[in-house]
Amino acid sequence: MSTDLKIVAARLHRVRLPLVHAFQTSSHRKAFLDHILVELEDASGAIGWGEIASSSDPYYAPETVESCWHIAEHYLLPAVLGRVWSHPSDLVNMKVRGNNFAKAGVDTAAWTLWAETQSLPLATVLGGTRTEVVAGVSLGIEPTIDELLQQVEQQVEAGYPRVKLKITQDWDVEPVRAVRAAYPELDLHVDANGIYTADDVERLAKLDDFELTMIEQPFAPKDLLTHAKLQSMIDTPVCLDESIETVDDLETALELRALQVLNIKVSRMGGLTPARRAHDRAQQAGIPVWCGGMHEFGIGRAANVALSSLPGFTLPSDVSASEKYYARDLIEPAVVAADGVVQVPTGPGLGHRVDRDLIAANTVGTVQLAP
Ligand code: OSB
Ligand code: MG
Repeated sequence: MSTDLKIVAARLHRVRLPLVHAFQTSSHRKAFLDHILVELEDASGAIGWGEIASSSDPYYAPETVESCWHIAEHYLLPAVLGRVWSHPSDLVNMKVRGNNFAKAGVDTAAWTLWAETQSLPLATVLGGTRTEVVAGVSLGIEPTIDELLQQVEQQVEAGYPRVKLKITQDWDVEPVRAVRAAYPELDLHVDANGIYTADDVERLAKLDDFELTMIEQPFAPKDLLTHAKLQSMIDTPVCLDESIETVDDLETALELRALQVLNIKVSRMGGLTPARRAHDRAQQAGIPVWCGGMHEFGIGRAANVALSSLPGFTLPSDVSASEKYYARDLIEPAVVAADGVVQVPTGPGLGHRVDRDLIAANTVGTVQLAP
């Protein structure tokens, strides 16, 4: 089955889509997103798509849309063009340091191309075992608690079984108390995107009263010691997101007991290849994982669904339906959730048709490279 592939052309498309509902985190607010689509073409004419889902500003991770474009155009794509390869992991670029979001788009395109040429679903070639994936939703910081409660109500009514709330210093205990009072049984967790410091440990420990499923990334990415300290003081599991960019980071965090849950993001880890390795290591360590999101367009969203089909993804993933974020997505069918459950596609490759017309209509920049 395994034949060699050769990339004969690569294209980048910078695509802009408006968000249905503006999203506010502890660091920034967004009404539309620009993501970069990576298109790899094999000598047989087969196409693989990937998505670089970087934020436009370097607030979640150090990368930006422009830095990703630069790294992809000048370093990552030249290294894959003309290369003969037999498995996507052959293309992992160890020479380029960091720049994981840019790498993730290229790696995902290689995986979808590979799955396509094998006539197998992306989930299957990754080793996925689930036929459906449970989705959770992530809610931004709202102007008032009433507006937050309205958002929670809308998502719970849509059938999502897990809700995550973004928190920050002046938006934490009170909104959590209000949501918990209204929904005593809801699978609820919070995400601070690293805004707190060691001075806030006592305040965060108060969140232990609300039976949260986890507290995600309370402290700065490199501050593993304070994560370990908080975890030793509370029963609520600490989940790491921004702290874990490599499997080595995970190894260190495990040794320090800095986490009890891991958020695996394809973008942050640098692609499906390292994301799958992190899954395997966490599973071996008995750490449950879930797939985090970056408000992906359909291509990245479909890759997240495929990854979430791996056996260690036992917690709801951020793979909510396309319609929660985009009025019209770039793939057909869009990602849909029925009662909070997304079916893993059974068709080859991405398992969705990529809508080139819609991509072209929303493209704000493009480049083609050939060897
Ligand atoms: O920390 O998970 C995060 C979006 C932008 C930056 C950071 C994060 C997020 C999300 C997105 O929560 C969730 C999703 O894509 O469904
Ligand atoms: Mg997070």
